[in-house]
Amino acid sequence: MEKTVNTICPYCGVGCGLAVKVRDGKIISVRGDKDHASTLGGICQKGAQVDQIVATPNRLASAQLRHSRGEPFEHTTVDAALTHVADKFKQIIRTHGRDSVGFYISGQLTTETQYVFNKLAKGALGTNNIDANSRLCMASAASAYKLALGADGPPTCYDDLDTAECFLILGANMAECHPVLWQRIKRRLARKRVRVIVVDPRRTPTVDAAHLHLQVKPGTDVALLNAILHVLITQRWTNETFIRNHTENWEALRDVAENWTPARAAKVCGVSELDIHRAAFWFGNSAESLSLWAMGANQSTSGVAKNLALINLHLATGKIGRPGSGPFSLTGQPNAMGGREVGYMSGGLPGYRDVTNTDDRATVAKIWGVPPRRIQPQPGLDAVRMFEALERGELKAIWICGCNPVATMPNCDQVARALRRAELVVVQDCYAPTETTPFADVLLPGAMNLEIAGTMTNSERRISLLQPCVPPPGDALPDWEIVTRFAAKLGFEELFSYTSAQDIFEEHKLCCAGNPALDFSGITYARLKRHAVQWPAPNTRGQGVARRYRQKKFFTKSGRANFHPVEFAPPQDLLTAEKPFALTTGRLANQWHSRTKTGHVAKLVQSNPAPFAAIHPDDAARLELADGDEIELASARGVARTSVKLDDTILSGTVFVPFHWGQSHRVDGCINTLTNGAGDPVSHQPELKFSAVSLVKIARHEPESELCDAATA
Ligand SMILES: Nc1nc2c(c(=O)[nH]1)N[C@H]1C(S)=C(S)[C@@H](COP(=O)(O)OP(=O)(O)OC[C@H]3O[C@@H](n4cnc5c(=O)[nH]c(N)nc54)[C@H](O)[C@@H]3O)O[C@H]1N2
Ligand SMILES: Nc1nc2c(c(=O)[nH]1)N[C@H]1C(S)=C(S)[C@@H](COP(=O)(O)OP(=O)(O)OC[C@H]3O[C@@H](n4cnc5c(=O)[nH]c(N)nc54)[C@H](O)[C@@H]3O)O[C@H]1N2
Ligand code: SF4
Ligand SMILES: [Mo]
Repeated sequence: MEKTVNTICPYCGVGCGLAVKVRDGKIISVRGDKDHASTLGGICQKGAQVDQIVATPNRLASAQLRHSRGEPFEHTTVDAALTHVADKFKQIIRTHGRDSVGFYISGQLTTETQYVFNKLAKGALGTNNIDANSRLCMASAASAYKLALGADGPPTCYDDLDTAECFLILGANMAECHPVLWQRIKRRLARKRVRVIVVDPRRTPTVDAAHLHLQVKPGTDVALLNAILHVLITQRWTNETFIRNHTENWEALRDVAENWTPARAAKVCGVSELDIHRAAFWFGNSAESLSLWAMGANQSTSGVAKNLALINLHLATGKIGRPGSGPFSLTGQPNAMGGREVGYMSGGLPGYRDVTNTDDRATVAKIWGVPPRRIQPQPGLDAVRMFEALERGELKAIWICGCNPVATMPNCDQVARALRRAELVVVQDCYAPTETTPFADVLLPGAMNLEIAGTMTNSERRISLLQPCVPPPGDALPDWEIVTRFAAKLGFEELFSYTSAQDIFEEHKLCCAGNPALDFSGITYARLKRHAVQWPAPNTRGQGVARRYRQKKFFTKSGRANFHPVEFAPPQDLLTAEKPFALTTGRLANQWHSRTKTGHVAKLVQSNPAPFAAIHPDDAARLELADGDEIELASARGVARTSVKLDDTILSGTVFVPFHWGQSHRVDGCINTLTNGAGDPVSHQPELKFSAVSLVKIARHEPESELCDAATA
């Protein structure tokens, strides 16, 4: 039998709709879903080959358990594994209290799975020690939106890409990381007035299409953005009416901007004064300006400040809440947005609510059917602190779902030490082995996206329904079901008596009701089966609301948007004579994070076959390094080895290493051994984009030996 199932791509936050053709329980073709309103059939290489990540040899198809870490895993039933974990949890909590356990979950899970994990931790067990990989990803953006506009969530939508005249792309390599949106911007380039400005220390493929590349020194964006504001003010390109009627705190911001002359910023950022003027001219004088940003802004000890400085530009010019204008944070994972809606980081509650807010706790506790005091009033441990507490022995048990922290957390040797120290490590994944599974006591088999029902929210706040295309392998189960079965074993079956993902979604909706910042009221599974819906969705008709803040009413107490004067602060690591290079890390077009998915897709591997350190030829000449030489990079945290790639697209003094290859590719090759866990003071998002490092050659590249290997292989 043949059928076509509509679902969405399991990779990035663009959330492309997929039409998956299935015959006799097997996927026979995947194409973009022309009827999906967000992407209209658009799809990239990764999405097009998604059929190849379902039945890979590394799928985890059964639960595995061992009683001591030295022993091999034994296959067992999910039920037996969960009984074992429940007994351990009870014993640990009895001895050490409810805050001795923690959960580290993911923006790659459905909203329903994120919801039940959050409820299990905060509502049933009564610990706020639950955090997500969004801490490494979107935390700074979420904090800044809340501070400036009074609520999380972007004001903008993808249609804005078709009407903007000026694109300010900062710390985002859209050509490789959000390719379908990038194609849409490229189509816009045919228009005469359209201008693209890219701020990035590297001349990425995104820069190839830009009119202006501001090749800033890593970490200096706040100085640049304050200087752009300075020019907007001195040239009177600001919107006084908007500022007067719809904002607060302008005077304080103006005082800060006054000191950031383009001359001063040019020195700090390493760009020309003229280019700062040019960027300000285009941003201020284009009819509509859209800014787009991602990890080059967020993964920084001044991540929130960078976000606020960008939002300040929109508020100062009134370029928000109109077609083609607004601050548009690009979401990384397919459902990091859903996670934020569910409040899956350590301080959140479902419905954009906060554990620190008494009314929010009361509202959610009532829906959950638990006493209000069950939910603790302080945020729990964030991801970095969770692994620190684990290493210190304060946290005893950790349950990891949908993350591979041993390869992807900053300072990952610390993470490995922490897991070794833990009394209980549970890893719930769709694939094994990963870099994290060797540290586990119990492995639980999650079904992957193409095998499950559930919802995910993409970068433009559009909720899509995932529909199962094929059955999961072996004993693998939808992640939410593993959680609810576990909760029942702890005695919470009444709180988790859902029979489907849809039941969970309906309960989540109750938590959103009454919060005007997150209106889901018109969304039902029945409607989502017909088409994806963008929130706010106050009624049951149409596709939802494309743009927020059209009435210029914000979710702050006063209803006005807040200017936040932000000062430039350098990254935490200091460049020294011993460690003179700025290491930055990031992504390549055809690999996904630690490669558990993409590492088995031949075409993707072919185009990004191996790790490297990109080094400017001038730096290489000084260090007498040639292409392919083996080098050792060292930071204050650790060392890693890889090979040199001469690359004149990178700023001299800066080194770029993609973080896709973890310890399983090469034991001493994981770049996160070097990266910095120091976090932004507000968002606690770690500084993955800046480490001071040394480079030392350890072996010369010998092409002959490779030939020998190939000949004998
Ligand atoms: N192919 C692919 N696509 C992906 C992913 C993937 O793994 N592979 N992952 C998804 C996820 S989860 C995310 S979060 C997104 C990330 O998407 P992006 O943020 O676009 O990707 P990155 O490569 O992490 O970083 C973007 C750029 O920031 C620059 N940068 C570094 N430091 C600075 C700085 O101080 N200032 C500025 N202005 N720029 C700086 C880097 O040179 C890099 O080009 O991608 C998503 N899409
Ligand atoms: N140096 C450096 N490090 C970084 C970054 C960087 O730019 N530089 N970026 C950071 C960012 S933005 C992010 S988002 C993180 C990503 O960090 P991680 O999320 O830890 O990376 P992944 O490799 O995507 O790991 C996801 C794991 O979950 C599994 N998985 C995938 N889907 C499912 C599912 O549906 N169910 C279950 N149970 N398991 C699933 C995968 O097999 C994989 O093992 O990396 C961060 N780390
Ligand atoms: S752009 Fe992102 S969501 Fe779309 S097909 Fe590519 S990886 Fe998937
Ligand atoms: Mo991310």
